Amino acid sequence: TVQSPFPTNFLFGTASSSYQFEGAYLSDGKGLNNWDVYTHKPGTIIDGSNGDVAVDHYHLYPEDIDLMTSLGVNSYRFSISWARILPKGKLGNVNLDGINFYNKLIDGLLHKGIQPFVTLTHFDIPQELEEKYGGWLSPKSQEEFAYFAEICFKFFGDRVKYWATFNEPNCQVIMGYRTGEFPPSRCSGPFGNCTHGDSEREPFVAAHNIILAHAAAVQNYRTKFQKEQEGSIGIVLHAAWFEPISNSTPDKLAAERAQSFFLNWFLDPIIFRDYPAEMKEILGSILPEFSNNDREMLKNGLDFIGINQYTSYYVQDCISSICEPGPGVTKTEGYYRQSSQKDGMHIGEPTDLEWLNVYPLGMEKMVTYVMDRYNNIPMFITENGYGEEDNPNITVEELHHDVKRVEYMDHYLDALLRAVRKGADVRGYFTWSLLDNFEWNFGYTIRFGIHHVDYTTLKRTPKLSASWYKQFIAKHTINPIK
Ligand code: GCO
Repeated sequence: TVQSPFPTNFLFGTASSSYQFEGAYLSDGKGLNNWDVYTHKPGTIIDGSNGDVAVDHYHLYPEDIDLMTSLGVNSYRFSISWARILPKGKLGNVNLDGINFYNKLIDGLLHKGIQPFVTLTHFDIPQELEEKYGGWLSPKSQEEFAYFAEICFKFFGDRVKYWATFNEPNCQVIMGYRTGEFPPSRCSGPFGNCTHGDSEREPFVAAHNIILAHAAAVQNYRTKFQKEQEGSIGIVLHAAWFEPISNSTPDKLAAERAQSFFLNWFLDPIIFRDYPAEMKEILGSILPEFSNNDREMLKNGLDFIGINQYTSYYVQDCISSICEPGPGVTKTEGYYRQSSQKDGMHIGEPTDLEWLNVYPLGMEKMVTYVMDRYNNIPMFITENGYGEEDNPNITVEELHHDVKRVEYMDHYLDALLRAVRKGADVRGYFTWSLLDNFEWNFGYTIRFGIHHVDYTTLKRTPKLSASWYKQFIAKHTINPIK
């Protein structure tokens, strides 16, 4: 047998999130959250769908645990629905039925030797707080989150050893407060589905509150729980790789800026206690400042970095050259232009999704970039996966026979291995996703699962990628975790 190059106790798993999976949106005392309300507004979701039922993981979780057992994974990343636990936030009661659901899920996983890897919030917040505070725009959101986190540590921390505070807050604030595509859908206009906001400032205010909310939760964990519970805590960010479009110094600097305005925006404050220099220089007073107290709090840092690595883009400098309008070009985005094409050539392979380019080298580069910039803090690949559009031209057989997803996973895992051989301290890999599920604004039109879901019957069927992943995991030694 081949000796696995993956380290001992490496976590292999699949990822999910509460809104995209659970359904049961009114069951057992759950409160409404921002996504429940947002998806019920006409015109927000491409197929007019919502997560009311989703893939009914709330009821079908035992079956889903069986699917995981059959895959041979030793970990499962999922998120907790805040409004299921605290329907009205800090001022209301703890919903014990909600606690009970996660207890059953966690116990069911552990019973099969599957480690829970828990994201505290994956884009969802109780609607009560969304309305009261404009979501993350108010510093009050920090205390609310810290309280929620504390409840979770208290009830689940005896069994949960991996905590991520937030999922992709970088995407969340851009979509929620710049482009208006996610709740609370604020933007400076044009006002189609979004309400009056300030696209230039609000993303930075929301980000600031999220960074401090993370810090508050980590402080709580460190002072009250960690010693006894012996877990670790980190944050998950979307980590697209930005490749300079040419070898020129301005384009290389622009690619650096793109990293700073997207990934380092969150990681620098949490790890180095301040925003990246490029952001401070370009944004000036638009960027909130950390007080001495904040910096004290930020000392708590994190134990691991979770990165969601799917895609890569070319980046062109827009300071020394004039750029056409597009992602990245404005001052508040960092004066670069992001694109998938260079001289008519695509970066890697295109997919059905505009944002998703198949570029495995981006995985290797991203992981080594994070390793170098952040002194090789332990890292998890908290998401990586392949999505395809479900349309009348594709048959169910074709969806099951997902050769492209298999190639994608094969090449990305290979690239990850190259980064590991270069010394990156990567401790786990989670594929997005266990099942086809509710893909935000795209509803059920995009499928990311390694298991197919028939949305009429909710029947789960393993795709080719599920058997491929099973074999891959079996080939790589996994030492059982006690
Ligand atoms: C995330 C992602 C997931 C998506 C997946 C495919 O934020 O973690 O948005 O929730 O479903 O990345 O787009």
